[in-house]
Amino acid sequence: MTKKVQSVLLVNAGSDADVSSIANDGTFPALGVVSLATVLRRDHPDLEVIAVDGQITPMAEIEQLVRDLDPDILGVGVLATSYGNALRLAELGKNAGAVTVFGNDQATAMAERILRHREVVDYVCAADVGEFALSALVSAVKGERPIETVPELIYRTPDGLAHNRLPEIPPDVIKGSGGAFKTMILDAIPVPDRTLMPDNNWERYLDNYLNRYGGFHDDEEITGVTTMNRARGCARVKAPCHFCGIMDLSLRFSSPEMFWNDVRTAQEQISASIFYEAFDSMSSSPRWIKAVVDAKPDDIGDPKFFVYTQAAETTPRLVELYQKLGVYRVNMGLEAGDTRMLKVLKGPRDSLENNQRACHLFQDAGILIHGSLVLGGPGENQESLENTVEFGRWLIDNEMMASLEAQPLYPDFGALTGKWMMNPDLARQVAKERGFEIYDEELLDLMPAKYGTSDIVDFDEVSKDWCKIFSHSTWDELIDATHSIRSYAERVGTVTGSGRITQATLGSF
Ligand code: B12
Ligand code: SF4
Repeated sequence: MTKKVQSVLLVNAGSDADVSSIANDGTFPALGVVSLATVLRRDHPDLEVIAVDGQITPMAEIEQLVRDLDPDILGVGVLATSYGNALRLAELGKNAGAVTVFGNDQATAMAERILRHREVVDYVCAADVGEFALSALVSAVKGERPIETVPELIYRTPDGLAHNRLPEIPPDVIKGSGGAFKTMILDAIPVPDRTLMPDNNWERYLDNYLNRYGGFHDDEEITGVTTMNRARGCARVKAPCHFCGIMDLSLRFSSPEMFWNDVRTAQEQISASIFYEAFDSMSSSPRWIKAVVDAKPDDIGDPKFFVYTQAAETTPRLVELYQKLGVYRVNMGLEAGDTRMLKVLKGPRDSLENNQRACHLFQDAGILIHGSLVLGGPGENQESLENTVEFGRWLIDNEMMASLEAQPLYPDFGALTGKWMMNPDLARQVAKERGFEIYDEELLDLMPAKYGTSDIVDFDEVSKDWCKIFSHSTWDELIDATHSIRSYAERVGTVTGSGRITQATLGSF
């Protein structure tokens, strides 16, 4: 199929109705669509490209945009909680005659099922770095290159589904030849042109941020907030946390110069003063942080960073580097307040003591903490649950938290927990090796048939099934514990949230 391509609309689908909000929903931009738009504009200069975030843009506005722009290609970023809205967008696009392509984590995990069930979706892009794939797809739709050469594209052919397993970053755009930070591979991704997202989106992020977190910035003016992403991955790549659903945990970096270029451009384009660096685990590479600190330009002002960190990797030296970089808040997956559960969920280096030590180090340095707690891991019982609720109280009583999330464990099908659900033999083998129990063998055997074919995942139902099979505590106990933690936090005005659960199932507290 060859067609003229004059306009492309890229939408990050917003969460479906009734999905419970996490503490940071709507406060930081969906950078993926902006970065994709940037590369399309660079590679196809005549193209009109707009990127919007459905999380903060009402569906009626997006529908109007589809009518006004009449896009030739509609690209949709799909997460676990936004599949309903993503399908609605695909239908809109198809009705307007657009070629439709899905991307992002959920689309990647469910690609084949989506294409089998949904005629309105033409392509799924499974690239973690999607910029080059999407640009190649635009060329292919224009008839300038064969569709078979578009990296990580999955699509229908007369012989069934095809998956182009090609490098997602073309080797010729990767600078350097190995060494320190894996050839600074992410320098291949240009600095995002944040003006490709409408001004009203940026204004809404800033308003939402100030409404939730303005109180932490009484002595300074916050002029703009943005996400950035100049490194990806985590040191746990070989033995990830059991619930971690991030597609690619291999460590990849940009050069420090590119990092600061990105910061400066965001300062110029949208007056950004707060930066959420989405590096999956910044604490995993103190060497890179040091290189970035050393390269900090004297005239860059005082940008503030919000970064992911791990308690087990937090040392005084790391905290010092964060202070030099300008980190004001860390996102730390504390996960539990019970050492047995921490070891089951994460690994031998994690413990309650380590969590508390890391929290104290940040508190002493004046760095705020965003934490989250995951309830219902393998073998969770009344005692461990109580320890975690108690830990939640300790965090609040010690006034360490900018925000605190709590939720029952969701076994993402890309995570180890989800893989065990979908492969009962593997689950039994791991349970034996790691010493946890399977509480409902019959239900476990039903999981592959129940969830293995549909493209729609009822995440409440999946979490409840997980709980029955792997947790000794009941679902109601997990919900009660979630309520206890969140209401304790909210009593003192701490922002709270719960991910991957509907408000109806979570109930009010
Ligand atoms: C920053 C962040 C946020 C921010 C910004 C939201 C956003 N949509 O980006 C905030 C805090 C607001 C947020 C909210 C949520 N998040 Co979040 N978030 C992240 C995080 C840490 C980084 C994302 C990022 O900016 N990366 C950098 C940019 C440049 O890359 P990218 O977004 O991955 O996009 C690239 C590719 O995915 C691909 N791509 C993306 N979209 C498309 C579209 C097309 C057409 C194509 C071709 C390619 C493509 O190309 C892009 C460029 O390389 C990821 C973890 C991770 N490492 O991915 C979790 C993550 C994406 N979040 C997740 C979740 C669950 C949520 C929430 C649903 C939580 C909730 N409420 O329950 C909400 C969703 C809100 C929404 N609908 O957008 C999950 C998604 C899992 C899944 N299978 O769906 C992740 C993977 C974390 C995890 N493992 O649990 N999140
Ligand atoms: S949850 Fe965080 S710390 Fe754990 S493996 Fe994933 S990125 Fe690493």
